This record gives sequence, structure tokens and C-alpha cells, in this order.
Amino acid sequence: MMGMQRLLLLLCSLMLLSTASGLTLRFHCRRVCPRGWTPIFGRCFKYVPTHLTWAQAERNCLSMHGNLASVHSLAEYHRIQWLILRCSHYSRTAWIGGFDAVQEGLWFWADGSFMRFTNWCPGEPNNAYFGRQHCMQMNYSGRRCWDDHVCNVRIPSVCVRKRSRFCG
Ligand SMILES: [Ca+2]
Ligand SMILES: [Ca+2]
Repeated sequence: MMGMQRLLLLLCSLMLLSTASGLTLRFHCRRVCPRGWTPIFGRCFKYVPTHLTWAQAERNCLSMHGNLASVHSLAEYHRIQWLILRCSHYSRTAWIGGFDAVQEGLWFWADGSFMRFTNWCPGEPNNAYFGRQHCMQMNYSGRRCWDDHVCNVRIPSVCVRKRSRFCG
């Protein structure tokens, strides 16, 4: 009888311990940007200095569980510009995720989000170069705004990804 009581006590203690540790784990879980990514308004951004075509740049972002960056506000755009300035010490032009390659004039973001905010330069997008400009570059011209560019030009790029769950 004594043995049974001890066993029950032991089981109770174990259950309490596992509940407590479960609570602790949940308490310490949070969403963070992986090493090398910069948190901006709840998402993670990465400047890629390697010169790539738009499609190569998007594939590179995909290999890091991201996409070429979508931009949803002027404040967010300024933070991305600051990220490029900090990494390259210059306001370099870079690919971001906008493209109208599927149908001329219909712009989509590579990450599938809806394009509401835009920051086109005056006169852009102009689909210039014999109607072959279908990919979005940022930091264009003295105004550092957006331009549609020929997709197979090689320039740096900016990726975006969701924060990942980190427990510990
Ligand atoms: Ca176009
Ligand atoms: Ca253009």
C-alpha cells in the first residue's frame, strides 16, 4: 500500500514537472530574424551585394526561405534604404520584388502580397528599352525612387522573409 502511494506521488511530481517545463518553453518562444537578417516592421530583410539578374536574385532569396522584397510603406522603404547604405556605404540601386513580366502594366510582388504602396520615380514605369522593362529596381536616379528595368541586368538585391520561431 505504501509502495502504491509513493508511486502515485512520484507520478504526480513528474506530471507537475512536465507541465512546468512546458509552460517555460512556451514562455521563451518568440519570433526572431535569423542571423544576417535585419528586422524591419516585423519582417526580416537582407541586402545581397552580389550582382545578379532579377530571376537569379529571386532564386537566391528562395534558397534562403525568402523572396525578393516587397515594400508596403514609405517608412519601410526608408529603413530598407538605410540597410543598403549601412551595408554598402552607398545608396546602390538594387532589385526588389516587383515585376510586370506576366502582363504588361500589371505589377505583382514576388512574395505574393498585394501591391498597394508604390514609390515610382517621375515618368516610371515607362517600359522603356523596346518594351522590355519588367523588373523593379529601387534607389533609382537622384530621387532614389523606383524604376522598371530590364530584368537580365545584374545588380545587387534585397530579400525579405518571415521571422522564424525560436524557443530556448
Ligand atoms: Ca513592363
Ligand atoms: Ca524604366
